Amino acid sequence: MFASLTTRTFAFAALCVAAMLPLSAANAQQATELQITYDGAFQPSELRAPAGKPITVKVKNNTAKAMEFESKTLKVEKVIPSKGEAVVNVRAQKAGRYEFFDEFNEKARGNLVVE
Ligand SMILES: [Cu+2]
Repeated sequence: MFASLTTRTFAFAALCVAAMLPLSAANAQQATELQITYDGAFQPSELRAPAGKPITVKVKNNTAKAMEFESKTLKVEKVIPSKGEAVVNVRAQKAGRYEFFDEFNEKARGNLVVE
């Protein structure tokens, strides 16, 4: 009973958020969505995204160890558990080449090319 009440409350709250979204989302920029997998190296090791738009990078860690997706120039870092997946949000960037790496294995490196 508690569970169903919680579910309904949540559904109602979600509905309210959804109803409010179009107003704010109309002005918000659509993020560029990228995907990358990690198996000790990044695949692909080079990502591309347009300048001036937020970027979301979905990182899938296929290894048996946790990794940390990090970029000093993009100002992001996120620990991703073994066999786990996470979305890393990157602010809109100017054109350039931004390096990222696995902080737990710094030999594993890649680049995000913003153009
Ligand atoms: Cu770090």
